[in-house]
Amino acid sequence: CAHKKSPIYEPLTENGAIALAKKLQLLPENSQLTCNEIGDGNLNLVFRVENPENGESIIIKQALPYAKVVGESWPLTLDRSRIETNALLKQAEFVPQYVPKVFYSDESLAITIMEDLSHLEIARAAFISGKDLPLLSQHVGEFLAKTLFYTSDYGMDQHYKKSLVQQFINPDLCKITEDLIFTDPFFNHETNDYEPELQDDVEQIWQDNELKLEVAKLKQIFLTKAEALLHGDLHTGSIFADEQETKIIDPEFAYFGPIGFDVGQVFANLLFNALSRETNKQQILFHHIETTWDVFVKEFSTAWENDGLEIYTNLDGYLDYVLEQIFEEAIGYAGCELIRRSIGLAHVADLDTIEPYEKKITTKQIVLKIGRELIVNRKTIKNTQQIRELFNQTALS
Ligand code: SR1
Ligand code: MG
Repeated sequence: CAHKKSPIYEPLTENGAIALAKKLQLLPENSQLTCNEIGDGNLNLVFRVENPENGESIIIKQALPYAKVVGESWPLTLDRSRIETNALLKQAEFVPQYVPKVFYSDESLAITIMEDLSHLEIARAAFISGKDLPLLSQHVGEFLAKTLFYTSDYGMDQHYKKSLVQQFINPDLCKITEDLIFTDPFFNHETNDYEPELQDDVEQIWQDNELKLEVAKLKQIFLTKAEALLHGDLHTGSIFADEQETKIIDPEFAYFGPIGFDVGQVFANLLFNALSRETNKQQILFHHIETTWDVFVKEFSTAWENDGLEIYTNLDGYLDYVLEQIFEEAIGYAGCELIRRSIGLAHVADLDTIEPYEKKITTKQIVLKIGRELIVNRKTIKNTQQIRELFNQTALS
């Protein structure tokens, strides 16, 4: 990947993106390139530049100096572009098959130029349209195990890991998570966004000090536990997939944090889709939750046995202890994700597109209840089967 520092930041236009692709000779200079801004995320510009003569294409992603979802009143540094490029490159050292190739990056322009994955579909949209994505959890489980093990003190030289912790300090994007996941939904905060019919449920959450104490503990772990290089925003909108292939994109929230955070976000986002489906179509989502965890445990354990660098990885019982901690934290973080996506600033289409309206409201009420149970009872939920049982009990009650 070529990497350059140029002096002046300016948001790109579609013509500017074409000019850049030509200048860098990533696409032929003498062809009639086309370009569309296709970004549908919350933060960045995403340009797809194509040579219509042969279908060859690239993606130019550029950070804006503010959060696109809110506007210029929410300033953000451009540093997330550097974080994203470096996270993609680091992840590619362990699982090149699951991340887009990076062709070029420029810190000052806050751009990352990468492989176009338009032949795949965003997993959230695919699930909403009823597709199964049969290999998704096998791939995500392996992605999680390898990226997280090999960037942790268990599997990475501990001196080098500390230099990476420094490189991936990501205060702006961590602050978004600290606020939007762990804080705002649990208080009467202006960023919250929920249907008026949920007012009583939301007020119950604000007054629930037992719940808030557990959220405070999970937030404390998020703030302090530099266990491994996380993706940091691993919801189903950050996964491109089809029947055979899976690519995990968008690691701009990457930082050294608790492994269970990434795992929990995957669990929660699979649950959203399960909750949005008819009962007889939910099975595949539970299969994905179980497979994600089973593959994660298998791959993480294999890496631990073969490549453990920390001396205590040889000690009986230590791997089990670490996996237990990861699972407990994942359950808690899944609960936080369930709550914030129902009543906080950033929603998910799985829930928001439920029809009729009354069903959307009752489903969100169920989501809030499951979220609370996962957070408060995370120490007694020991396996993925119990997530399914909790889901069934709450959905039926
Ligand atoms: C202002 S950003 C809102 C959300 O979008 C991102 O994808 C993260 O999930 C963040 O919490
Ligand atoms: Mg994102």
